Amino acid sequence: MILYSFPSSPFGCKVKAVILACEEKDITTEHFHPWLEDPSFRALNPLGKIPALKIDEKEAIFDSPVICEYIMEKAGKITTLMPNRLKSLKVQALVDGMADAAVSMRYEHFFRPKKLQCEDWYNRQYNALTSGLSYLEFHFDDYLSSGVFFENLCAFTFLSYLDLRFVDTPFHKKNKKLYRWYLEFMQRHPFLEPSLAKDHPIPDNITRLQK
Ligand SMILES: N[C@@H](CCC(=O)N[C@@H](CS)C(=O)NCC(=O)O)C(=O)O
Repeated sequence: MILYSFPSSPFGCKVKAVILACEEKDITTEHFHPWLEDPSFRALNPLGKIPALKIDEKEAIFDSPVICEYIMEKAGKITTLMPNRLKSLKVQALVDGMADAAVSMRYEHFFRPKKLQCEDWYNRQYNALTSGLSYLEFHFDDYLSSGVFFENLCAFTFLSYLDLRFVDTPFHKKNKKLYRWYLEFMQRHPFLEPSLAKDHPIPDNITRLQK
């Protein structure tokens, strides 16, 4: 199986953490930047988004929650990684929503020409991100722990994306509990290092938004 992802993608990082936690050896990762308009990738995922998991010559699955579920199911690890399934799925929804907001902010400033950027739009995403972080911090004891559970993998990999791309958000200074948890989780589970969000050169032939 082939996982199409990009080293900085928070959704791709979540899938990588699940692959590691499931000790799934049958998946290789190929870098694909979603802003490369590639018909063969669209044939796999008509939405053109990463991550996508090609499971055989004919079929790919997406999006990240479906891929994670597929991998956990295949490894027989659903109950081990999600002993409280509703909690896991709720944290995933919260974290994916923050990731949607953060990725949207990044796109707004990185891919959209300056004169077309909309600060109101950016601020709305910023509010979703910071409210989500406050919510997770407030419910910290209910939602997060030190073990290798799915909800922790979701939060951990997303926080690594913030650590990489959003050093200026209140995350490091205001969400102290979360930040401390993120650092401790990294130390406690070094086998998850390959799933941390990483910078990687962006191909120069990507399609940026035009006026
Ligand atoms: N709901 C999707 C979101 C995936 C997503 O937004 N991926 C970004 C990269 S981090 C992407 O492919 N963006 C390209 C686009 O929006 O066209 C999932 O969980 O997999």
